[in-house]
Amino acid sequence: MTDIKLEQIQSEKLITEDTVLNIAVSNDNPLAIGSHTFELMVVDDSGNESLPAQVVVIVRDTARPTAVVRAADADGRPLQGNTMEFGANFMLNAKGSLDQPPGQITRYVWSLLD
Ligand SMILES: [Ca+2]
Repeated sequence: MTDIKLEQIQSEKLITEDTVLNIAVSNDNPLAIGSHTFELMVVDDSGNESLPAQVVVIVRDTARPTAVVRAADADGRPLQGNTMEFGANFMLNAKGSLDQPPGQITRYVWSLLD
């Protein structure tokens, strides 16, 4: 087994004499979300080269985002004790919601339960 950092295979072709590449991914340089194609070509002891083989690795974000909702008056000021006058306009604000980077929130689904 050969231990490498992801940066190494991102910058150049690597040649090893063993069958396993153990790739370390750092928080500073993770493999981006999406699909990535790795290619292998092998050479025998007579110098014959194989055709290339490829594997596609898919990086997914499966971490849930966190929803945060706050109530404000019609001017956007937080409602004291979440209490307002009868008939008043008001706002709901989801700005505090977040997802673990590099994920991001793309939709806000609002509903009134009771
Ligand atoms: Ca996420």
